Amino acid sequence: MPADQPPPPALPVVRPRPDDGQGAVVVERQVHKTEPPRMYQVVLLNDDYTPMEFVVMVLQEYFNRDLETATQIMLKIHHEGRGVCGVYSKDVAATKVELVLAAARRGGHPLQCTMESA
Ligand code: TYC
Repeated sequence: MPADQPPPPALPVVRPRPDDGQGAVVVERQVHKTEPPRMYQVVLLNDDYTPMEFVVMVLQEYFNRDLETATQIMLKIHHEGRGVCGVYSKDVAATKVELVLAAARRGGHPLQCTMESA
């Protein structure tokens, strides 16, 4: 190259990518963030016949409450008409409602238990 000539412009270096044999590369932009699962509260209702001890046992057995907390929740239901036992995913809440109702029927108690969107 003669000394009085400007150097040629630098060209970008483009190397072909090796073919990985897996076919086309798909590039996706995530538009929607995944929502957290909706949660459901399991609610016990008061009645005049179910023994307090049975409700406390239910809260301990099915909602993993210690004796003191179970007693507080039971008394809240007794005085206010209803109370939240716990908050769970839909399937877990539905299962707990069924287990509580089955235990109440076995014991001959009219205890009512429902779930609602939290
Ligand atoms: N009210 C009941 C009683 O006096 C006790 C009770 C508490 C019943 C909570 C249901 O979800 C309940 N024996």
